[in-house]
Amino acid sequence: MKFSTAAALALGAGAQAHTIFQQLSVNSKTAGQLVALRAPTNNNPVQDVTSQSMSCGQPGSTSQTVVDIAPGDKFGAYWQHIIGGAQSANDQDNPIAHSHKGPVMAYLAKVDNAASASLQGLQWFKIGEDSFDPSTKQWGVDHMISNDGWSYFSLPTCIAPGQYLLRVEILALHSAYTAGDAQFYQSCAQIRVGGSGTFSPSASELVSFPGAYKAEDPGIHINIYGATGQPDNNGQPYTAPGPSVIKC
Ligand SMILES: [Cu+2]
Repeated sequence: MKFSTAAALALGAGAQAHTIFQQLSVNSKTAGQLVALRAPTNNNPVQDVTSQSMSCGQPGSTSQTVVDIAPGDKFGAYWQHIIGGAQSANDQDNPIAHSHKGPVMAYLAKVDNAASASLQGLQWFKIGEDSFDPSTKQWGVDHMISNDGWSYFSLPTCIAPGQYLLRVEILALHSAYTAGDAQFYQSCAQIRVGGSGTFSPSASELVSFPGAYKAEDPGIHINIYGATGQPDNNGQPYTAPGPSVIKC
């Protein structure tokens, strides 16, 4: 097995340095710890893209709350190293290990009742993506770290009223040079969209979890370490897996 020194260091430093999406905010007001969420109870990633846990993470806690949100609202996903925050005092791996470079993505699935909906058979469409900027060499994860654990997106203005599951995902690519070693972290939030949007996703915009991703997708099996050993994708654009973000 051959890989760069930087990759080896990142692998060693990041082996147990995972994360969990554990709070939802709307317009910067948090719903509370694990409120309106389906979140895993441990921070281990999903690595098998065919796993049922690709939908909303490993089975864990489920809230009875559904949070109101309007088209155009800013929402935030709050990530911490373990449930409740840091794993120890001066935890350098909170909210996530700095090695864990990769995109942050947000998807919606329409449901009748977000608090009780089954995760089986849902049809998801992508509403947001913070991927990689070759000019700044910043990944979505870097923005989350600099925002003290928050990933922010806007609910597209055209989203139709009703209840949805909101899936927010970090794809950590520090070990993704080996097929099957990309790390997927996701929880789902239970939301009720108001307003009068009329968006209806087309068939090409809808995907299933599992199903949307393949282990060999170019955005999943990838060496992000460039010629200098830095996680800069060698200065090249990066395309996250899954469908394109919908346009209103
Ligand atoms: Cu990790």
